[in-house]
Amino acid sequence: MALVEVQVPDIGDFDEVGVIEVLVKVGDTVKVEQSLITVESDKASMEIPSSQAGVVKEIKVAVGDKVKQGSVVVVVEAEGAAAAAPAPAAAAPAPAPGAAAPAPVAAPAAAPAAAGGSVTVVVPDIGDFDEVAVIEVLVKVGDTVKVEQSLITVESDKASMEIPSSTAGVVEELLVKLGDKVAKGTALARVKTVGGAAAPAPALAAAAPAAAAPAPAAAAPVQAAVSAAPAVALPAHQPTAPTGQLPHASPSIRKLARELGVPLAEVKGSGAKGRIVEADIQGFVKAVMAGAVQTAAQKAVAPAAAAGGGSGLNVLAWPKVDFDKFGPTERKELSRIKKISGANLHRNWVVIPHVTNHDDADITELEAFRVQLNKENEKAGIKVTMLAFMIKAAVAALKKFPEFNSSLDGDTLVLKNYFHIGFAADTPNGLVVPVIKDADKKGIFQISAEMSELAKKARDGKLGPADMSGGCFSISSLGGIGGKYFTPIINAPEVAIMGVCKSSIEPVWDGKAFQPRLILPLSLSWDHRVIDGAAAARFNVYFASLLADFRRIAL
Ligand code: CAO
Repeated sequence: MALVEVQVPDIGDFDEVGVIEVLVKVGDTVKVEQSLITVESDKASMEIPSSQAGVVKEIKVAVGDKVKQGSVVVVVEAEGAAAAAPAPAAAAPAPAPGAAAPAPVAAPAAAPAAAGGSVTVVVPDIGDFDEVAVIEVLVKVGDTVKVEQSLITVESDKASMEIPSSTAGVVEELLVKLGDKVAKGTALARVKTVGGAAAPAPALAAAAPAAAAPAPAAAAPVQAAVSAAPAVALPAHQPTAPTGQLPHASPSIRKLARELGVPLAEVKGSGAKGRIVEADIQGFVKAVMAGAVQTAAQKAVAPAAAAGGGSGLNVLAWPKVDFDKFGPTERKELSRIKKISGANLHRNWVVIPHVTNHDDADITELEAFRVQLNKENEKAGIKVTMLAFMIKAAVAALKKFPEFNSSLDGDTLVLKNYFHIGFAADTPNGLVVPVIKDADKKGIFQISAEMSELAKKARDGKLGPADMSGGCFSISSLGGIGGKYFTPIINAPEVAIMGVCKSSIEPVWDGKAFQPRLILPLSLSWDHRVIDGAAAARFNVYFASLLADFRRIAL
C-alpha cells in the first residue's frame, strides 16, 4: 500500500492561512474531495479536500497551524488501484471542481462612470467556481458603501466568500437576490459614485471576509417547544459577534445552521476566537427546544402572544437569588416522587384550563352513621372514614354526569364505562394517587379496607405503577388535616377532581331557626375544555345531596 501525502492545493492569493478545524482523524477512511481541514483567513473560509481516497495514517497539521500551497495536510494510505498511483504533484494538486481553494476575489471590474454617474459592480474572478449561490445580501438600496465593503456573500459546498464593492457610493439598485447563482462578471449592484466621480477600482481586492456580515437572512426561527426544564445544564448562548457581524463559522457549519433554521448570530462559538463549531449548533438547538433559550425571533413573537397573538408563554426567567445574603440556608434535593409529581402537576396546571367550584355538603346524618358503623365493626378492624362514602358518591355522580368520567384524546372525548377512583395520599416523600379499581362494584367496607392498604403501601413507598394507573376521577381529601376550600389540580388525563376539607359544625337556617349542622367543604376542579360551569355546579349539588342523604345513592 502506497503512502500518499495530501497537500494544500493552490489557494489563490493567500500566503498563509490558519487551520481552524481538523475534520478527520487517524484511521478515518476518506474519499476524494472529502474535506480534511478548514482554513480561514480574515477574508474567507474554505475547506481543503483530499486529493486521494484511502485511510488516514498521519495528520500533519493541527488547529492553529498556518498552511499554504504545498503544505502537507495528511498522509493517506491509498486504497485499491489508486494505491499505486503516484502522489499528486507536490506543488498544487488540482482542487476538486468547485470544491476548494477559491481564487482570490480580484478587483471587481467597475465599469467606468462619468462624474456623478453610476457604476455597475460585477463579480470579479472568483477562481475555480463556475457558479456560486448568493447566501447573503449585505446591503440594501440607499446604503452608502465604501470601496471593498462586502456586498454579498456567496457559498459553494466547500467555501464561502464575500464579494466587495469596487467603488464607493450609494447603492442605487441591487441586481441579485438570495439564492441567485452568480459567476465572474455577474452584475451585482448599481452604485452612484460619491463626490460625483467613480472611485478608482482597487488593484486587487482580496476575498472578502467571511466573518463580517449581518446574520443570514435565510435563517428561519426555530420553533420553541413548551417543555419541562432540561435535566442537564445547557450552555449559555449569547451572541459572540458584535451586532451586525456574522460570527466565524465554516461553510459546512453555516449550511447546517441554515438547514436547522439556527440564527448563527445568536450562537455562542466555543472554538478558537469564538468560532462556531457543530457542538455549538447542537447545544443551541437543545437549549431552544428545552425552553432554556429563546431566539430573537421567538422573543419578538412573545409580546404578540401576550397581546393575543396566541403562541408562547412569555414568562420571566426564574429569579436567581443569593439567599445566603439574607441568612443561613441549607440545600435539600427534591425527592424522586416530588420531582415526578411536580413535573406532572406543572404540566396539568399549565395545559388544562382549570375552574374550581366550591360548595358545601351537610354530612350530619352520614357522620353519625359512619361513627355508628365503626362502633359496630370495631372488632373487624376496618375503620370507615368519610372518604369511602365520598368514593361511592363520586361513582354515582360520574354515572349521572358521564362527561366527568372521560378523557380528551385530541378533539375526541373518550367516555369510560368503568369507575376507578383515585385518592391523593400524603407520604413522607410526597404526593401519590393510588386508585381503587371498580369502585362501583365494591361496598363501603371493601373500599375502606383497600384504601387503608393502599395508603400504607404509599407511605412505605411500595406502590407499583398498577396501583396508580387507570383512574377516572380523583378525590383529594385534606379532611383529616384542616382547611376550608382549595383548588385541587386535575390529575390528567382525568377531567375533574374533588377536593375536600375538614368538616365543621356550622349554623344552618332550616326556615325557622339556625340548626347546628356538620358541613363538609367541597372544591371541584374541572377541565373547561370538556365541562361547562353549569354541569360542574350540578355535579357538586348532586354529590352534596348524596352525602346529605346517602339513601339516594340507591335510587
Ligand atoms: N372532616 C373531618 N374529619 C375528617 C375528614 C373530614 N372531611 N376526613 C377525615 N377526617 C378524620 C377521620 O375521620 C379521622 O378521624 P379519627 O382519627 O378521629 O378517626 C382523621 O380525620 C384522619 O383521617 P385519615 O386522613 O387518616 O383518613 P382519610 O380516609 O380521611 O384519608 C388519606 C386517608 C390517605 C387520603 C389521608 O391520610 C391523606 O393522605 N390525605 C392527604 C391528601 C392530600 O395530601 N391531598 C392534597 C393533595 S394536593 O397537594
